[in-house]
Amino acid sequence: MSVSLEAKSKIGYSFGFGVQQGISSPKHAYKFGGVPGTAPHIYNPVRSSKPKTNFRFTLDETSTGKLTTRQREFYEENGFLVIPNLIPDNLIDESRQRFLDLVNRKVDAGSILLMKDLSLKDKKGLPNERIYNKIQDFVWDEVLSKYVCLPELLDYVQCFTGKDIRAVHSMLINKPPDVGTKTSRHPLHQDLHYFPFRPADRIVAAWTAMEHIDDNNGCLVVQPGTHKGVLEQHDYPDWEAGVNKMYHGIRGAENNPRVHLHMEKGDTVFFHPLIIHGSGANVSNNFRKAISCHYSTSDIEYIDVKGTSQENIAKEVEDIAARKGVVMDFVDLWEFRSRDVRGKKAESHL
Ligand SMILES: O=C(O)CCC(=O)C(=O)O
Ligand SMILES: [Fe+2]
Repeated sequence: MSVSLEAKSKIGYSFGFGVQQGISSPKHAYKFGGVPGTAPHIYNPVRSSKPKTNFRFTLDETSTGKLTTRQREFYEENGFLVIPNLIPDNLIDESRQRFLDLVNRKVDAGSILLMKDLSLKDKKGLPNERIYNKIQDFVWDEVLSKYVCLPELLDYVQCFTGKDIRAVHSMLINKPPDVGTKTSRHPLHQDLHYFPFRPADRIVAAWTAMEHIDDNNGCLVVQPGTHKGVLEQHDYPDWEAGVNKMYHGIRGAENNPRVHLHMEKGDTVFFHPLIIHGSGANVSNNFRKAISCHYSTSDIEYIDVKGTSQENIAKEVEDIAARKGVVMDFVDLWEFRSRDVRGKKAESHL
């Protein structure tokens, strides 16, 4: 895994909303390589003179013995942390095969949502791997739930959520080779926009590269420190060739400094739901796959998003569900797709 922070990357110009080639985001003062949080002597942009003792985004009780103080400091300052080589190859290979079996209808998808890529709308005769850019909500799938429930993953997750863990949102993202329209980009956004529950600091995403991922095939891009901000207004970007369903973004966010996460198969990044992130176009000839799950504490509280910036996504999600015959409100839809995977509520399910 390596990290590159650039004023304008290969994908930089095509990232965000209406940004012209050549206009770049602010240049960072430092250049660095190495693995954030795991090699602090190399990747150390934020080292404070005194070690921190009052942590907000990681928990003392459940971090002890798992995260080093430096890793905790890194997450507190930046809102993300990469753990290299966390997920075994065989689990990733099995997940890849399951994705193919699901989209090729070799196995019944049940309540798993299969999402089509916008650029291929109305095209006929393509392989299904080319048509589906994402599947989501597989917390109960017998194969894909092995990732969601993996003890080695949950040992990290609990540093952020606490010991009672709920899997709230699972996705396998199959970013297709871009057809030249840049619709394979994912606009800059905060995941909290999609979630009607709090507290935000007890929610974390785990996102695992299923192969080598860099600027060429559309790596994840994060804006360090933005997790300390507020939830911003999200809307559809006005991209020329359109944007995939529910891919809302924050206008103007492309002006913040960003880090491009180059990852190897099995590397996993944990990130806060307020960190601004997205991904660039996949200009390679291959699919770019990543598997991810968002977790929260099992003790979340739902909020009413009416009258807030989240009202637009709530309505869209409810409409999509209704079209599939599921008439439920935004909160119930989240409750329905969640699974307690560790701690008191998970045990009471057994
Ligand atoms: O995989 C991507 O391209 C973006 C994924 C993302 O935004 C997420 O996992 O929250
Ligand atoms: Fe996201």
